[in-house]
Amino acid sequence: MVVASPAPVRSEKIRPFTVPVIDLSCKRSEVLLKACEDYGFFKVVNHGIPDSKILRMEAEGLEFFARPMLEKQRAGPPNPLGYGCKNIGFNGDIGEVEYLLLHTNPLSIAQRSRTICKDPTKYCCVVNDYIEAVKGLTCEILELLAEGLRIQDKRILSRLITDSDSDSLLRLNHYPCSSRDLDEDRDMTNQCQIGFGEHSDPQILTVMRSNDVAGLQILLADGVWVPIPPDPCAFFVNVGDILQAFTNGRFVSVRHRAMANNSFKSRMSMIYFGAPPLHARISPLPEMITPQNPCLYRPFTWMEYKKAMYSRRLGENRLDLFQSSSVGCVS
Ligand code: GA4
Ligand code: GA4
Repeated sequence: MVVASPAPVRSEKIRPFTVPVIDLSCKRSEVLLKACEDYGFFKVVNHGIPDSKILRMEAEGLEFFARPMLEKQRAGPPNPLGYGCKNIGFNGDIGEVEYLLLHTNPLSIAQRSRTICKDPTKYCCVVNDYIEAVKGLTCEILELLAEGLRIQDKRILSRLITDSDSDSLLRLNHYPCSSRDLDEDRDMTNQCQIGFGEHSDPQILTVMRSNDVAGLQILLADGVWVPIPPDPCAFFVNVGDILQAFTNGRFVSVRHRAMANNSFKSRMSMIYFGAPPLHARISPLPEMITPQNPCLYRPFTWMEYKKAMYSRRLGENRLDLFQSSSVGCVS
């Protein structure tokens, strides 16, 4: 869910925060579990994805956004896939951002690439390579989480993402540097423009890489927004709404936003949203239901959830619609 407020936001209380770091070269699930429970957010280092794959994807992204508007619009309007500028989704949500939203299915990439790049074959290759790499990383994290949670079938979540019908997406967000005087974006009350409004991601897990330009902020449980320093060598991971449902609320989906760019260099993020197939049934995993933690959500499909999300404005988490009315559910 996303809440894009077109109006500038008054800078709220901001305090320093240490991002939980997960070192994938030593697979210890305690830190990972705690990060998912406390924040629904962490960063991954020593992830094993070669720089070359990341840099090639980044170069394709930057090349696309540098084109004249008319050319970029050949890849739009976003329906919701494709090129979009300022309008986020269908509900009039506005942000100071342009983006390219792709389905990760190789056939869909092949079709889209003809509207995106002059060398569609090369483009497909770069994008598919990147997707395969981040998909692998996403599965590794999900399996580590399942192990930590003592889920019997440790591949129960990662299989949803490797399924050939998985509804996963890749999004490139570009926050151009402000052409105005940088101080104009902050007035005396220190207001800032929103790039991509407050929301949580609806999918299972989001894996994001950005260049070295700041902008991302996450909302802590006590209502304080914290800026996340950029780290191009790491991947930032968000727990999505669906993972919150699978873990029966033990993990929380993180609310986050991106501020418009106040730097002299444009910010670009490349975001993989790991999602199940449309008809996959979502319900809290049996291991997550105990007498102390009765079942919070009724079973629903990813398609039902997606529809509920798209009928709302950015920022409204729709999991409340899927709460179980009676305590304890059939699983
Ligand atoms: C937020 C997370 C992902 O970027 C996204 C977004 C989607 C879109 O841009 O099409 C949505 C938004 C996101 C949630 C609410 C709806 C749908 C825009 C919007 C207003 C691709 C996603 O899956 O949900
Ligand atoms: C997701 C499931 C089906 O593919 C679909 C999609 C529909 C569309 O492509 O027109 C929607 C999407 C789906 C949910 C939210 C809205 C509607 C695209 C979209 C942004 C055919 C459906 O029934 O809902």
